[in-house]
Amino acid sequence: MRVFIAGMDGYLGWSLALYLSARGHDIAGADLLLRREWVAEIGSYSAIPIASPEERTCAYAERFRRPLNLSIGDLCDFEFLRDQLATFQPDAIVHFGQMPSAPYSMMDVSRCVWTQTNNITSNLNLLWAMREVCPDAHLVKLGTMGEYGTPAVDIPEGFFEIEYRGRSDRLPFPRQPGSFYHLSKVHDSHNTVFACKVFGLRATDVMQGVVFGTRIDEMGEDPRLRTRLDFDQCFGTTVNRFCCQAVINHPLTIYGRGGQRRGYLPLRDVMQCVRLILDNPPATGEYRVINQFDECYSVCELADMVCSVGADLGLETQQEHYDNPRIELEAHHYQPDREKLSALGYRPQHDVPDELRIMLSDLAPQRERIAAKRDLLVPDIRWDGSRRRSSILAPISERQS
Ligand code: NAD
Ligand code: USQ
Repeated sequence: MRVFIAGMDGYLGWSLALYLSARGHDIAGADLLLRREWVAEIGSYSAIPIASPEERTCAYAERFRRPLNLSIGDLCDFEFLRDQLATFQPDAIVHFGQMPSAPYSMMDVSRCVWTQTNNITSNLNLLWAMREVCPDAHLVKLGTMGEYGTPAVDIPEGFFEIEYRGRSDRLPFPRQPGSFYHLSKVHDSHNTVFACKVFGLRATDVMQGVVFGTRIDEMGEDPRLRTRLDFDQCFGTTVNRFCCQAVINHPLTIYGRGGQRRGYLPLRDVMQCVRLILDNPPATGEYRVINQFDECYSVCELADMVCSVGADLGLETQQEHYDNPRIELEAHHYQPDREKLSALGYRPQHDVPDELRIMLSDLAPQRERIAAKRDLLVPDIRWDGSRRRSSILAPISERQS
């Protein structure tokens, strides 16, 4: 299969390029290397050092005996994107190429506007370019479970049956996202469903949970093939941050009560999910929504697992509750469906403790590198617009008394 990966230099994009190449697929991709810039802008770097694009190109060619087809360019530049697709003629396009951080989008007006402009424009460009040069290709668009928010009812996969004033319909399930970043994905979903209807495109909108993990098998032991892993307050996601904190003996930064539940899945399982979605495209004109995660956990449950696996490896990990920089529910119902991937044959392969063990072992040699940036671990980007650094909360039992 010919697969175009938009955002190929990123955490998931680079991993997928290796995973699909190892299975003989023909891969091309584009990236403007922005993730490298954003993380530097926050004053951080990847906990696991990553190779430059030139070094990745050499390592890829050595490993797969063919050149890496990665173009450095802006997905918001319509002509660039259209020419890439016209030349490559993909069977499928996986769109990872957007700004993925909720805190970054909440930092100030310029980052907020930039996030929505970048994300919405890249997706619109892709939809129009597909219409023009590859209308039969399958778009696999990365959305997020966060589009749904945390309603007090169960979450279906995209659509639900509703009866209202004596009539019924199948309608999009309400979206109640929790940041301007998550909102950008909601706008993308609306644009994508509309493009399927009027342009006759086929698309899978993937509502993906929070991803964690340092590696996939296809990276082998070549350090030039490793993907990035961030731990700063913007680009580090919960489990990745907790593992980096654990290896340097920094208390795990639980925001608020820690009862926030989300769907999570390891990087390796993302690869399996995307492969199954690529192997089973929707029909022409169909807009399909798939919820993609393994299990749901609260922040406290994840922190406990990191402490427990850390203890097996000789780490004495503490946890602290910090005042929550975000505006979100800290204890709530969370019951999303995940039936479509199971129907496609998805079986989660990697349980959380196994994955945590690998992560902590991979991160241990990077202790000094992470410790040098320990000031970046406690958040100060707040949803109320201020930049006050979070402080440690008194234990919940004391707060309630
Ligand atoms: P990432 O930042 O590592 O990858 C995104 C890549 O896209 C980066 O390399 C960036 O340089 C590139 N990019 C962004 N805008 C671009 C533009 N205008 N032109 C060219 N390249 C551009 O993020 P990731 O963690 O790999 O996430 C990939 C996708 O999956 C994102 O859309 C994200 O929202 C979504 N997602 C991620 C997670 C997660 O936990 N990592 C969970 C759910 C959804
Ligand atoms: N959290 C902590 N401590 C931390 C970091 C986070 O308690 O140190 C809490 C947050 O308050 C939140 C939860 O953990 O309640 C998840 O936060 P996160 O930063 O891991 O995830 P989120 O901001 O939702 O974003 C990440 C990715 C984003 C993706 C999303 C999937 O950055 O690209 O869309 O996960 S989902 O959460 O399902 O929407």
